[in-house]
Amino acid sequence: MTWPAVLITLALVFYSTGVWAERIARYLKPWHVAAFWTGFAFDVAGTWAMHRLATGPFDLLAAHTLTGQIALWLMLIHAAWATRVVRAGTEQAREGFHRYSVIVWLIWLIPYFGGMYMGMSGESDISTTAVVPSESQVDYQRMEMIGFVHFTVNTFTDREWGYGDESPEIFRPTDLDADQWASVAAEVGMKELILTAKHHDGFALWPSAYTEHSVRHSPWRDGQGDLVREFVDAAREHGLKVGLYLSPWDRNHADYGRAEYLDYYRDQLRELLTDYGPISEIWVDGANGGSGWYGGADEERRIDRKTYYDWPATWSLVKSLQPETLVFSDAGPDIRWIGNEHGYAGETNWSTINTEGVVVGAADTEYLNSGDPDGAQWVVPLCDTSIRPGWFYHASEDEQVKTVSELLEVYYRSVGRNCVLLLNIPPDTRGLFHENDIAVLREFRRILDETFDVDLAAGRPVTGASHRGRGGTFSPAHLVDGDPDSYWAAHEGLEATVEIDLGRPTYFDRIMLQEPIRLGQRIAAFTIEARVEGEWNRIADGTTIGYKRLLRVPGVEADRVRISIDDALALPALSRVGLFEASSGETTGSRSTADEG
Ligand code: FUL
Repeated sequence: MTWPAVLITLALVFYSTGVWAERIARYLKPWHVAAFWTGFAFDVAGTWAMHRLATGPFDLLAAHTLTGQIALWLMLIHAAWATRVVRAGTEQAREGFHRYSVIVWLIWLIPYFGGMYMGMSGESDISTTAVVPSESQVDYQRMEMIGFVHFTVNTFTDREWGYGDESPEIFRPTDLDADQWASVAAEVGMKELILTAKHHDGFALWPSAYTEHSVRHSPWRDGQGDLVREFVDAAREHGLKVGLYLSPWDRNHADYGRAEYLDYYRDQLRELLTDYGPISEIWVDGANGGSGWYGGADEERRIDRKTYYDWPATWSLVKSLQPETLVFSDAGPDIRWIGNEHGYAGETNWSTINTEGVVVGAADTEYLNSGDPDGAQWVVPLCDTSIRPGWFYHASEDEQVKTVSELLEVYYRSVGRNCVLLLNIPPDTRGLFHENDIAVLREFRRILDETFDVDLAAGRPVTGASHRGRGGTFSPAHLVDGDPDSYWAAHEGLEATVEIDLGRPTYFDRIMLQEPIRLGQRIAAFTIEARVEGEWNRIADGTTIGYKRLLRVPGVEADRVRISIDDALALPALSRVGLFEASSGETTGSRSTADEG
């Protein structure tokens, strides 16, 4: 029981004892009056304590304050009146007073319990911003890291973009094992895998009924194979969600560039969204139009990116087949490209944009990179990059797999900047992830775990300059309670600052901040200070936080850390503050890490 609750309960006990003792005696005695006053004193103290806990300005007209006030006034009048009667009242008045006492007491119970309920627990929820994510978008963002699998005829021609004239004959992986892909992805912490079901060359990795240009005419599994099936089965077996990439540009198809091709594209989408169970994501690439084989025409075909695909109709088709499927493209509608293929989000990264005006394949990459605080749509930012220079496997790149420090750089600039990271690992001609890639991925995971497994702020006392409400619902203690759904919310009109007490000088060099994004993305500027040997130093600042913000700061040994929200679109709220010490593996061999978060 908290202090205010103890005090308020004592008010009830004393006041009720006085009233009922008087009622039983049918005579008002001085000690009854003393009990009324004691009850009143406890009620005043309890109300004051609740107010202190909330540390907000005392708003006389707020519902919880008002009901509490009514109770106090009633008690005060009652006690004063009783004092008068005991001192100067007639015998008759003292004998009859208990009737009034019981009535006043009964009326008092209503604001008493009402005020207590509102003050202690039933705090009104914080209002969201105008644009909030859907539940599937929240789930998507929480995955943090997902994997891409680029695999097709290009793997065998050693090219990045097939022309469309490749013979299905060349598609012959010797040891293809989708289970190996999925098990590695799951092991290193990915939550979803996306396969290029069809890349720009048009070769379908499943036996599509709408084309001859597919695995059906390849020697792999004697033409009986279905890689989309093997892929989805393996991914699900390892607890991963599945996504499929279906390139809108098709350099094989005779109709590409004409209206008929759209029927073909949508027919293929329908196959993928009908025959393979729940598909979490459909990936729509922006590369579009140009030279190609096009059924033998072998020519240049340009399309009008704004109108040709009629994307809204395709999105509706996707949603009608699987309402839960999220669509990725430059323009969303659910997930947006971050504007580059390095996996780097802007330091400022809003989850909202205005999708109207964003043309798939011709978007303003700067706009996508930082989002738009005035955006009317919530479109989860996705940072895609490959573990190798190319998206497809090339033996010549076996020694150019990203190093662990390069992957960490990507991680801090993607996951650490409110993005989901989509990391591509291209299977080789055997149809397996290459050993070099796997080794780096495992080490990457190990180092991430080493850094983030121990949160030095977890469970530490946190105080706030202010927090909303009078009870615990919005308390700053939620910042370190390990519950992703609880949060601290500042009090309207008051400084939004929280301070973590680390108890003793504690070394850290990584900071994690998270907003409760179901309420919208709110914070636009923040500052972090640390108290080192009694002196406060500013150690970091930044703009947006969003789902997650990671900051790399020069190591400090501080006993207190203060986070101040300097600017926000709405009442600031945070769900987590984490403090960590980077694994020694992060710093060895990496570039300068100071303040790059
Ligand atoms: C690009 C494509 O052209 C690449 O081949 C790759 O698929 C990448 C993810 O998107 O736009």
